[in-house]
Amino acid sequence: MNSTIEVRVPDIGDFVDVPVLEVLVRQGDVIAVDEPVVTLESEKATLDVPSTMAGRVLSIAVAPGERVRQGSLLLHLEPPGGSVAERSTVELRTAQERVPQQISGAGLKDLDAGIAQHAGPADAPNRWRIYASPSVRRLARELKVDLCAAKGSGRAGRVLAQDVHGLASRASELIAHTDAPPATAATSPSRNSNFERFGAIERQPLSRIQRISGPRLARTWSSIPHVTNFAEADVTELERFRTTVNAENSSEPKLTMLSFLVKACAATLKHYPAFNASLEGEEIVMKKYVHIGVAVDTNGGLVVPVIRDADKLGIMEIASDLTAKAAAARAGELRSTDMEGGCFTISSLGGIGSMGFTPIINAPELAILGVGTARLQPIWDGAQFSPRLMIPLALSWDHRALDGVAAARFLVHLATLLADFRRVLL
Ligand code: CAO
Repeated sequence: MNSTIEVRVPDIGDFVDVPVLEVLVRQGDVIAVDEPVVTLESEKATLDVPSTMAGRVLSIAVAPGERVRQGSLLLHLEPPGGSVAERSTVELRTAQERVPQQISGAGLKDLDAGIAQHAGPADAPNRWRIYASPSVRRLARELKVDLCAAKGSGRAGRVLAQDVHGLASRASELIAHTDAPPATAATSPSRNSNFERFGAIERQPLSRIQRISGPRLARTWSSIPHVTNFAEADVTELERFRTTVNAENSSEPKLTMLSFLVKACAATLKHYPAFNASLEGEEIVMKKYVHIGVAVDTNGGLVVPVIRDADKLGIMEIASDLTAKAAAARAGELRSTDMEGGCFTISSLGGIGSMGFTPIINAPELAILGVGTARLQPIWDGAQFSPRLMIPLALSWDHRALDGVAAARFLVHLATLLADFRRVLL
């Protein structure tokens, strides 16, 4: 008898003990290397975990609701060209019998942190048995269609994209999407508002990003004492330098104001490390690395890719990383690892047009910088008014760990660097 191949969870970054949202393969499926086999969902994002091996699926070791981490067993495969029919039959039956137990959390194997605390959605066993490709499952999630309600028109009852679209168009028949974060009073206003009384309305579902980030933002906003300090920085010389370099060097990447802001913030965080930290219980966790998140607006909502080690990167490297990550964000191709580990976030509305705003801290970070639109202003230089390009800055910070004096110093330092970028080298 040939030996079976074990497929385990590869290195998936900070996803530790996160629940399986969906199993994307069935017994008997022939899968290739890199084909997604399960979807995990953390508070921040969903992640399709690819198979590290190819072969025919003999048994599935996880079920929706079960928590996994790097190294957790996912599947047993029959090697390509191999034949382990006898074992396959036994494992197939065993796995099928085990599913209800796994969903209820009883008799699960120890996964370090152990037994799943989170029971899967009520219909998880059925959803698990549904025959649909990862893209169709993703489509169903986006359209909030419950796959259980779908009648597969494909071969062997496979649910196709057209089946999902058909269900979505019959909105009244839809069964509520079951993997949305639990509603709370803070995140789910009453549905009985009866706006129809005042005129025509149309109800639109929240996007997946909004459903995930909304409750998180509400929690952050209501649990962290936010204060926002405002300042302006003179970026006249910096803008002159930026446009000169861009004119000289037409090849990509374009130097953006945001790239300079990332670098200047990284230098300021090094200077004031209290801002490069997180609060955990009664401890402040000081970070020795400087990873900076940048808010990017996408069709589905706001995402925050992270520029790693921004303090060590040159401006060109930051510009090129930013361009690539903003493009990936808009194409919906960011990996979860692109969005984790941030120490501080920058949210710029400057290119769109904004005087100022009070950004919400991206917890567990301690502060976030909001950037408005730079405008030419008459600034008194002691002898006369001169036209200077001034950029508005807003720093929101966590008053449990920081204070107003620290925030004012942080902004003064940042503004000084932006006014004379040579100081970043000091
Ligand atoms: N003031 C004036 N002009 C600015 C500026 C500023 N602060 N920042 C950028 N601009 C100008 C640039 O000069 C550029 O013009 P040119 O093409 O003539 O050079 C143009 O705006 C576009 O700038 P950019 O390519 O550098 O892009 P950006 O930095 O403005 O934005 C990104 C990049 C990804 C941050 C942006 O596309 C985005 O998604 N912003 C939204 C962020 C957001 O949603 N924040 C959340 C707010 S709270 O919900």
